Amino acid sequence: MSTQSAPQDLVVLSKDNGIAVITIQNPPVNALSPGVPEGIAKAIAEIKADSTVLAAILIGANNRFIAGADIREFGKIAAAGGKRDSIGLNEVLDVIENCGKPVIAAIDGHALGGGLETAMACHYRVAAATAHVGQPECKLGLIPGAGGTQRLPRLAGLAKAAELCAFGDPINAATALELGIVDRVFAKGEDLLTGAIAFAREVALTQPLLRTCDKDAKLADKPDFDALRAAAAKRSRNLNAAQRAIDAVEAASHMPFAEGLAYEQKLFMDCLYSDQSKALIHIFFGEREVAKIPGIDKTTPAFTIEQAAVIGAGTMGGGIAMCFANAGIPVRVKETSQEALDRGLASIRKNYANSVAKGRFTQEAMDKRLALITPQLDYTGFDDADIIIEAVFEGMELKKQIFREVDAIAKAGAILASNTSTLSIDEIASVTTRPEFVIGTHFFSPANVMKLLEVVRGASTSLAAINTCMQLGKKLGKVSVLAGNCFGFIGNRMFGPYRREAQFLVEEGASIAAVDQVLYDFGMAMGPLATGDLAGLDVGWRIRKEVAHLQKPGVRQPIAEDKLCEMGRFGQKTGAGWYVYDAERKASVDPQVESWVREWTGEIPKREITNDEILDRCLYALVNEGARLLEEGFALRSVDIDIVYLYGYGFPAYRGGPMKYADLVGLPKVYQRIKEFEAQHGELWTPAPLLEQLAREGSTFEAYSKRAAVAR
Ligand code: T1G
Repeated sequence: MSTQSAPQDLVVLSKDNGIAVITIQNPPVNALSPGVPEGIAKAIAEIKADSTVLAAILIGANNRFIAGADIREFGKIAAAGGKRDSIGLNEVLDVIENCGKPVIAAIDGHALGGGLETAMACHYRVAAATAHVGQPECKLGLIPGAGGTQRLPRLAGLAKAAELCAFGDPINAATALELGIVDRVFAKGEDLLTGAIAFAREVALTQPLLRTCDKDAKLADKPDFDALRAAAAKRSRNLNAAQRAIDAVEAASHMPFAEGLAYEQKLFMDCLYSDQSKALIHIFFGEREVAKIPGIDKTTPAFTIEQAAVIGAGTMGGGIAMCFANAGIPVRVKETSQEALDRGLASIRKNYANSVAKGRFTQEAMDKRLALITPQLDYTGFDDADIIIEAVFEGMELKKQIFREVDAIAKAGAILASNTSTLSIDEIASVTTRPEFVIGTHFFSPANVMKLLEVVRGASTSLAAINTCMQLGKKLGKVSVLAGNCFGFIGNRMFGPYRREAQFLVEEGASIAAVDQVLYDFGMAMGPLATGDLAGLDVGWRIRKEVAHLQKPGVRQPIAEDKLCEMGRFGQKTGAGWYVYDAERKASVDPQVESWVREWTGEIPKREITNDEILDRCLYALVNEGARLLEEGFALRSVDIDIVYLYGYGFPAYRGGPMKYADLVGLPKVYQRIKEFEAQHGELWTPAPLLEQLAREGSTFEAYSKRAAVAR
């Protein structure tokens, strides 16, 4: 087999007895980075001109096909007004499709986005049984930009193509075969390249050469595109790209291929310039960046977590225990009374039974998980635990008592973690003999569902303990974000001012429903007042009482929510809070509350409040506090704050998180608006110094974070 390549070649061409093999080697995921499309085009041209070559295979090195266009390039293309310094992918796909000889894509790992589009420009596609294919562009706020919306309908039909492009979920090889996207699947153990070469010989000698763009038969079956748009709008609320992807697929049903391609390209560029795409690409890389901690690298130790123990079987403790059981890690759960233990285990069983009832997993899987959970009333076996997580009532004295007890029991090297949502890890660590092993593992309720894990470092917490918990989060299926040890860490510290403003707005005359609707329409999963009812108004009430002595005299505090708590209206758990709830916990506005609020806050002038003011006061309260967190070093990067808000608080991904949203609005504009609020409402709205500085520089939180990371 002759090969022409140099170590740095991104694309290698080899020939073996009449079959050419084009291998892409662009680790880690064989993205179509600059040089790869050019390399493919060059190899195809050579194959076309070589009369000894019957057919060609296109394959990725390291058992991975192509993960798509290089997402890092999009920012540059958008900034350059659409100009690119590399050959357009559509041109390369046209070269492949018009090679004049069969080109077979041999897919292993993933063929996603431009990867699947490249495969579909080939004349055939074969795949390993474990491969997946898809058009996930909409998850980046984009649509397929290299013929995916025009070739996929020609292989899989219009309805399936619209679904794949609008929802973005990959499918496995078997499904792709069934749909007509791939032509052969090789079982595990069969070598993909060997199989592909044999397949190439077969088709080169026995099959007519058909281009995908000429296959129109499946376009005859037209689905209800409006119904598809409605389904996409329900699944991905406010996501523009999902709708545009359906528009592009629909074009394939009535436009010739070349026109459809041009229409797709226009829609793609519109999406590329959109804030939604900038936000979603920010999140794509952010989800991976938050795992990178200064001072921690591959050489940093991490302790193995094979046995866990949780103290407290309440809502949080039970949910945390489920996280371990779901990850196959045996976990002990200790309570102080049989009644509390039974209640906790009953809740765990009910949660699992719901999942079985919904078909998420089998009864056998439920039984296996339950068998991993050991309920108990004492510390038996805690000396075997690799991690002990305290998840009791949010009171410092009780937590200290528990940490004194476990410090005396736990084995050397065990991690002692608190699930506290606001309290000081340093103060908790101060009662132990091993502060370097004391850390915060702040799960979000319901812990077995919410993906966010705030890992909170104390002043003495070791890098090994941090590394262990960051990795544990991943093992539990969480997105771990490292937070500093300030009151409320990242999420709750910012959530305070956000909910404070929502309450102030109601006390100044906005309706409860209007405040929640504005934030819901912006994209939040729930409005700030409904969120309080969900979490339990008593949680915040208890914390406010715990820290009342820290409140600065004379600074305005919300009034109404404490009054609701004094009436026992804690929200969903008591059937009433800001809203009233029926047996299914469906919320309805309670007109009484509006009149009570007017009565309780009579001295606060009432006025008409615009939706813009509602949105800006709630969101910029988040941003202002986030700027302080960043400046004080309690958050490593602005994207860490964004990821916390996406996975812990239901902030919409297509807005990029509070800090990215502010960057996209423009910090000078945000700063100006905050100055207006400061003039109206006083020191609660003093702009964070970092925000003022960046606004003055015309910079962004993202640029600041990059500069700060370099400076570390
Ligand atoms: N471009 C650039 N970098 C990428 C990348 C991509 N397409 N995919 C992954 N990376 C980086 C990632 O940031 C990480 O970097 C490393 O590779 C490993 O990734 C024209 C417009 C393929 C399922 O959306 O879904 O094609 O953190 O940790 O868990 O129509 O990566 O190590 O520095 O995720 O094994 C469409 C995105 C693009 C696929 C592998 N394609 N990637 O998962 O590794 S738009 C996608 C993934 C497009 C065309 C359109 C996953 C993966 P670092 P990883 P993994």
